[in-house]
Amino acid sequence: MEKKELSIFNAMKFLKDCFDEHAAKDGEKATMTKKELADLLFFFHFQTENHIIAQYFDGMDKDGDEKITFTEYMSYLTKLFEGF
Ligand SMILES: [Ca+2]
Repeated sequence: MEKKELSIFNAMKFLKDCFDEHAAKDGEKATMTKKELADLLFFFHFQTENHIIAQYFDGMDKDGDEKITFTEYMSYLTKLFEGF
C-alpha cells in the first residue's frame, strides 16, 4: 500500500476500533447506545452535557431505533467533516 493509503487505513481502523470498544460495553458490539456514546465522548474530552449528547445521538440515529450502527456513526462524522 502507498503511504497515503496506509494512513487512511489506519485512520479508519482507529475509528472502527474506537466504535467497537465502546459499542461492546453492553455486550452488543454492533450498535452503540446513548450511554456508550456518552462514554466515547467523555473518553475524548468532548462536551458531555446531556442535551449535547442527545443532539449528537439523534443526529447519528438516522433510522430512529435508539441504537447507532457503525454506518450511522461514520455517516455523521463524514457530514461533520464536510464543514472543515
Ligand atoms: Ca439507528
